Amino acid sequence: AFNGTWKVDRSENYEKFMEQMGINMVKRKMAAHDNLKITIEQTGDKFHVKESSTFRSIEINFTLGVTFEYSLADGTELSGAWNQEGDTLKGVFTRKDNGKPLTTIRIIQGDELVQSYSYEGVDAKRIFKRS
Ligand code: MYR
Repeated sequence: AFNGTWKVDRSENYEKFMEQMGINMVKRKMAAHDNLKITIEQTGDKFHVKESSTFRSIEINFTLGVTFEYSLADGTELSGAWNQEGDTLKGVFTRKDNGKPLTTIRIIQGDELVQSYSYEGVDAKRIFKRS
């Protein structure tokens, strides 16, 4: 269900979320218009994700339940894993610089992919449409 190419359509509270993450204003302004596009290929419990934005183009491979490393566009390093619960993907990551958790969820709602983020009491969403 997650397979395909998804383009960000809109975000909710993302600016506040990035502020809570400690991202400076200039980067937040740039990130608000990052044209994020993700291509997800799931085969069983293995995922291949292509991420492209105004910041970078990268490819990530991970297996459900297996810890991997991921760096945010600003260089912040995370370590953690995705798990699938029913139709929901739940990611639990830890910031390597301060040990604090960042959790994220992907779910399909109608014809949209909704990704929610939570860090230090601030929640945000980015909503993607198929492209
Ligand atoms: C993927 O499945 O796309 C790769 C792994 C993603 C790991 C966690 C994503 C958290 C992103 C938080 C973005 C917040 C930027 C301030």
